[in-house]
Amino acid sequence: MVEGPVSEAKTVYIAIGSNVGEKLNNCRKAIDLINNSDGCTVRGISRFYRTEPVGVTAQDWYVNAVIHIETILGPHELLRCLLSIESDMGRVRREKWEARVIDLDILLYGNEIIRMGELTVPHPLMHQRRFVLMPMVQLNPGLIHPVLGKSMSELMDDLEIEGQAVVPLSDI
Ligand code: A4P
Ligand code: MG
Repeated sequence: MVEGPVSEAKTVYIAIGSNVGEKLNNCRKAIDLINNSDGCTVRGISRFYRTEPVGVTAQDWYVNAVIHIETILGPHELLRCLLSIESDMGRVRREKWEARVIDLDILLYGNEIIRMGELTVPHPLMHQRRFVLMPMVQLNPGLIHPVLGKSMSELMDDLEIEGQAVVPLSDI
């Protein structure tokens, strides 16, 4: 699909996660690489959290954060940019949800609802994940989920916390 740059900068939220190697450094490096990418400017970074693996067992804990960027890239261009940063950082995809050096997921792209081929935005699991909602609430508690019509704080309040420990790194 051919897609040029969008005319107006969009606000985009991106989830950052790592559970292999120097996890915090991996997250920081990915954020730098995003900020250095053409058409992307990082505007905000949440705290970093140490988080219990969700949906998988027998994996090491993750470091997770959320950033907010401004970008003139269209959603597919942005996805390609993030996938290339993941592969430059040494991520090799073998199976779904395996341990990873870096995982970069688009959570929200402006207010847009995108269900096109390889890309689903809002990220279909974001509202079920404490490791996403906690940093989202920190960055923008009143932000409304474009599909569910609830704010990030409301989504967080709706969540069961069973099995989803999320601890700010500086509190350890
Ligand atoms: N894709 C579709 N929509 C998106 C989107 N909004 N953002 C496609 C990014 N990518 C999107 O992803 C597979 C494909 O999804 C991409 O190539 C893209 O075309 P992947 O990163 O290769 O596969 P994955 O990460 O193994 O699967 P997925 O579905 O992205 O898993 P998640 O959602 O990333 O979950 N527990 C804790 N505590 N912290 C974590 O970060 N992460 C996971 C993985 C499980 N448990 C976790 C964490
Ligand atoms: Mg992913």
